[in-house]
Amino acid sequence: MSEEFQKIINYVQEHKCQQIGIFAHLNADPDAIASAIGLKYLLLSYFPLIHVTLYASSISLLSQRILSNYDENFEDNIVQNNLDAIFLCDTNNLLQLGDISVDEYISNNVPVFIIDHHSYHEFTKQAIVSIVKPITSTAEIIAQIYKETAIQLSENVGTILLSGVLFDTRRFIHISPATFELTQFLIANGGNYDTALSVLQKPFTKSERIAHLKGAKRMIIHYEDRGIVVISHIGSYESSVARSIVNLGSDFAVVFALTSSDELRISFRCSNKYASKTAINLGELANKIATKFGGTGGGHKTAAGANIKDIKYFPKNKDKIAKFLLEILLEELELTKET
Ligand SMILES: [Mn+2]
Repeated sequence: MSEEFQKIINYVQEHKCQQIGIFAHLNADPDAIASAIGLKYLLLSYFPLIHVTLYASSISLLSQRILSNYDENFEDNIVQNNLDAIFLCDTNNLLQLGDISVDEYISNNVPVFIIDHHSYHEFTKQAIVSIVKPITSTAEIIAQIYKETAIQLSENVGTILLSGVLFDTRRFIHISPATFELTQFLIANGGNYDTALSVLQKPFTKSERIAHLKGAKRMIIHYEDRGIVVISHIGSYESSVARSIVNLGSDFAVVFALTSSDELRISFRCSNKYASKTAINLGELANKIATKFGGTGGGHKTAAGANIKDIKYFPKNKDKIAKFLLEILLEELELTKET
């Protein structure tokens, strides 16, 4: 991995890049902000005089809580027009940048680098160098680079990276072969485990609890031969509701929210058992369904999301949307049996 990272360093040096933008995906989660911040200080340790700006079109509530403890800022739009290089961190395509557009940079051939752990996306081919590993968090990829390059970690960066690892592994429910080794490395090099963990302990708010209960009330339960598929809808907290429907006993849960601006946000969650039994990758499935309707989607094997802005093909009524989505989903699930 450090070999690929060395290629990035060489490029930045040879092309004398001065202004660097690091972009995280929309609704940036703790892994996204952690890896972007970790990458920023990696680059600054090689090039102390460059200017690095962090970008995310929106930041999750949990990430906002983490950031409130540190002096790090994410811009939500392009505030400067002179970037010499673009880094995508914890994402592998431009659609996931949300309202931030870097199209102008791309058409001007500004180099793109990708550091990510999501399911493959075509855009990765356009990167000058990409470090994409199918592991549990991008924070682990960044931690590994710190380890291999022996660059000094600060206590803050170590702690933020730990939060990223804890979040994406769901407190070590999902792990990769090196997760514990890299967690140990972060702790041994200044990261504070207690701080990293405590900032993630978020009791459900009253509105979130109500969302869970309403989501449970509106469930459509479908018995497919490979498992129990559930569809529901809610005003917000759709990913958290989908997760809890899987915890309630469904194999696969799809929960959507229709925002006030008529945007459909869909969360997909399934159990590990369902994913390995069916070989369905929810990241690919979400992308496929979203693309059908001109939207964007992606994620991982067991957790993914889709955003559809143009809902003209959908019924008006939310219960009907649920039935419509179930039909589309079942069609797609049927296709996965043939491959
Ligand atoms: Mn991630």
